[in-house]
Amino acid sequence: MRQSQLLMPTLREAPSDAEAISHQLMLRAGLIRQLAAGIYTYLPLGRRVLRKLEQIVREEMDLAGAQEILMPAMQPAELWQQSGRYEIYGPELMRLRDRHEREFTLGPTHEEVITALVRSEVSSYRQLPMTLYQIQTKFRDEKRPRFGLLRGREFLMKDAYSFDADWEGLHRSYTSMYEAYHRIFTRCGLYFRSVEADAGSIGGEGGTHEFMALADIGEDTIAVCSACSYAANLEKAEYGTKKQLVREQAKGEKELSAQLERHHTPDIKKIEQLTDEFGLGADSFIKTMIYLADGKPIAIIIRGDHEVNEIKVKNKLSASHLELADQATTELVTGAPAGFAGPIGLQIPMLADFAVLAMDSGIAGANEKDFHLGNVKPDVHLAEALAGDYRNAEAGDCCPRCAEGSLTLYRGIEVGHVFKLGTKYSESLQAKYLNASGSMQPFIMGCYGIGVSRLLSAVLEQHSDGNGIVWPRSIAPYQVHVVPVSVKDPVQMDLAMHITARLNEGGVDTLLDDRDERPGVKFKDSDLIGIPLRIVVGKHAAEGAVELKVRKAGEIQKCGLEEAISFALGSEY
Ligand code: 9G3
Repeated sequence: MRQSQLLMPTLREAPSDAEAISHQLMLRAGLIRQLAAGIYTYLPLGRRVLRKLEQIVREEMDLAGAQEILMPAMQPAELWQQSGRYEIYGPELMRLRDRHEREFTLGPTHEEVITALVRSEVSSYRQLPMTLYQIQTKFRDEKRPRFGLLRGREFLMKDAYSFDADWEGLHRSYTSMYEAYHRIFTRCGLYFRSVEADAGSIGGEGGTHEFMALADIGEDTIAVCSACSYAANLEKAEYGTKKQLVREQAKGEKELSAQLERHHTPDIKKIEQLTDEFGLGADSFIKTMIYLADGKPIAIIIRGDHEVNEIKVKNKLSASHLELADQATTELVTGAPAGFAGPIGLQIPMLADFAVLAMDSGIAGANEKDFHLGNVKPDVHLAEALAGDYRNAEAGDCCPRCAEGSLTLYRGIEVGHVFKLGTKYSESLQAKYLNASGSMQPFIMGCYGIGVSRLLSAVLEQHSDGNGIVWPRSIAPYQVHVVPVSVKDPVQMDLAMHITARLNEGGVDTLLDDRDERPGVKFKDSDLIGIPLRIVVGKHAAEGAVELKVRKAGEIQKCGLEEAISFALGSEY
């Protein structure tokens, strides 16, 4: 391709509203342009990378035995009403009407559509297992689209759905997809971890894993063990407790007479204020948070230095909705404003985290404005509380799986998500098959997603330097950049065009910078767009020599024409 013809509008600076490095680079290197919030056009360079990502996904899906289909984006509302999800999703679900006033959604995902398809086209166990996939545009009207392709409103997803006769079959399909995902992300040059995850609203009985690209911009946090393979999304991450936190029943009769100390703490309600006031660490305090679980007030009690993990609380209570109570409710159920809430005298259900139950005593709110109580003894005052793991795991916690490891936290970008759905959709949509003993049974399903456009951004978050993008060779828009220093010099141009022709014939995607620009401009642009290998045709052209620069290495070496070509035809860069 001749760069003088290429639509590649580079920018000296990234627009100020682009915060993520990947977003800045895609704008500066001319890969995308925004049409509206969260909605982008892929320009030629961006489209070429996206296509290479799709191709890697497609190859590995096909190798895993999945069959590619393409489903519509427009989905009849009736299907979502049958699955019961039409009401669950709010403004995030794009809705529209056709000319006959019939309601449709623009698909954010395709469980309903694929289940309806298989319901009518697959009827016997002999046809199972079957995994179908597509690579298609999804629509989700995010409240705050941001960071370019990381959180868009119209994006490219590979979504696959497996159909099995039983759970053993699903475990095999799931494992096959899981392993294909490892191959895909490895081939894309991504640094990633697969982590245990929370099944969330999608439900499904059998568990789920997420594939996280490690990046500080990531919205997710994962906990990873230093010694074994344990890794989990923080929503779900457990932690080991050195000494088993057994609730020794208080010896003899309960020491109800434990001496509580009343402290006057006017307007001292935040942990930071309390630690100053009492000259104690946050782990000496007992934090009581009032929540509404499906509308009913409950108290979550954790140690002062910990954070409530709302997903764990929701799962423990099998609640579908959990939110912090507002001030008024807090005052109503505790008799005091937030910050003075405590476990003593509460008439609502209490959930106490293991770590707070392991405290001998602590300081808690007195359920009275401007007062705290010292010498609160959890094994006396929290004897009725529902014990559990209600806090976020933290760096340094010991691993819940192996004895010696400890947990480290990382930020991650979710680029893949695999679910065991079970019969969640085959039941609600009545999708059944005739089993070997002649009776109808609902399919056992799994679903498997990769955010293909998000993956492009995730790779960029990990592959750049101060001069711009450093593409992994497998997904670079072009693999070799041939840069003649002076396009007016016929010797240089002839050699540059010769090299370009030889490499294209050899199946190497090559970009020829035939622009009549100063060398400095050409080299800066070349560094910015991050093509893995640059061949400079300059002053040595007359003697048939060129200069090679491997983008990720940086040093420049002079070599002969044939040497350069055979290096470029290889894959050592
Ligand atoms: C919606 C809207 C947003 C959504 C969903 C539905 C996420 C929704 C979860 C999934 C699960 C899997 C198949 C590929 C892998 C992920 N956001 N999810 O179901 F209506 Cl507006 O999409 N789907």
